[in-house]
Amino acid sequence: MKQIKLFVALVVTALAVSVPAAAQARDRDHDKMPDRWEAKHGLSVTKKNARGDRDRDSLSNLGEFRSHTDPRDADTDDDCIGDADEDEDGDGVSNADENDQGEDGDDQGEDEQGCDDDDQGEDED
Ligand SMILES: [Ca+2]
Ligand SMILES: [Ca+2]
Ligand SMILES: [Ca+2]
Ligand SMILES: [Ca+2]
Repeated sequence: MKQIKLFVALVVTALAVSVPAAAQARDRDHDKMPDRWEAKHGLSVTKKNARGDRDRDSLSNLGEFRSHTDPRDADTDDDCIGDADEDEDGDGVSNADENDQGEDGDDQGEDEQGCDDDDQGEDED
């Protein structure tokens, strides 16, 4: 009887130990962006860079993570709408506003992809 109890206790202990905490996303620099995501997008996993903005689309790195966009691509889906202006969850609030940072000093609206912001209104008869 004693042995069975001991055995059960051992099994329970073994199970408890073997459940990996590693299943959780690691975030070594605690900037709220998981290591995997940072590494994938070439961001430092040891430096807090949640407020960085590599692609200068005025959406912070953390904002890009939350919006599921590429922090190195100002227009991840190439639809001529910058990541900051996209509305990922369709609630009428743009990604930039959802993440509400407004840290960016200069906002130069350059169009590197040849996107025309305004419709030229070309007439065709
Ligand atoms: Ca991180
Ligand atoms: Ca980081
Ligand atoms: Ca960005
Ligand atoms: Ca876009």
